Amino acid sequence: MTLKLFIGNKNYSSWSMRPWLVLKAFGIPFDETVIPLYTGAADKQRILDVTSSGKVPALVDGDITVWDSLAIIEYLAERFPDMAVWPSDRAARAHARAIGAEMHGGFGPLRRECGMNIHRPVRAKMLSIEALVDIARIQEMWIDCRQRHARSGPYLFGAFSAADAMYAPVVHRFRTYAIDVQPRVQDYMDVMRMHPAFAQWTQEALAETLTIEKFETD
Ligand SMILES: N[C@@H](CCC(=O)N[C@@H](CS)C(=O)NCC(=O)O)C(=O)O
Repeated sequence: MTLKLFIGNKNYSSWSMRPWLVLKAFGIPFDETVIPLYTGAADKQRILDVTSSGKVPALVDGDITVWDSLAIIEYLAERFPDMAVWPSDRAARAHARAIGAEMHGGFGPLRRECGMNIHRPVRAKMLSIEALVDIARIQEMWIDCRQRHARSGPYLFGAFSAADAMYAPVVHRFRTYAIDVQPRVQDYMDVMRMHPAFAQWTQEALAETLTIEKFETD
């Protein structure tokens, strides 16, 4: 039975982007359903019909429903053990999971102040010290990963993995909010933007016409 992924608007839904990228990047077949966010009770009900969390993303695999971006990625890693969704080396895998968890549970100031909005015209914005600390931490982690794994490929852990998917929305945020990044970070962002799955999501996000006013204020 084909996997079904329920996601929000591609322009805004950073949590949806992450498992979608994993599915696409690893060539796992799936059907996707986009449910527009914050449009009212009917669309909210469509999400609730899939998951009582009331949030996307959610993955349905037969009679198994998994919600939450990171739980879905872990489910995919377990469901497709032959694909290196996480790096196959144990130390690298532990490191990748740690930075994935740090993204999932942290960086509140950056997430609040620089919401993913792919069609936002590129321009800088005044950010809090806390958001700047988040940005410095992410750059430090990316550079550390690239230094360790430069020889095995251009992504955080060499080959594309769930760690890249977890940080993909940050690549959009750094670009649209004109964050002044270090050259090695820019190189990584350029590599990510060339990834076919990342490029496809971006193109489809830009083709969306529905806007969410509260995310268009800055
Ligand atoms: N921790 C969750 C967060 C999911 C989440 O906040 N999703 C947002 C869209 S990106 C949502 O569904 N919002 C709709 C709502 O709250 O009504 C995850 O990682 O999947």
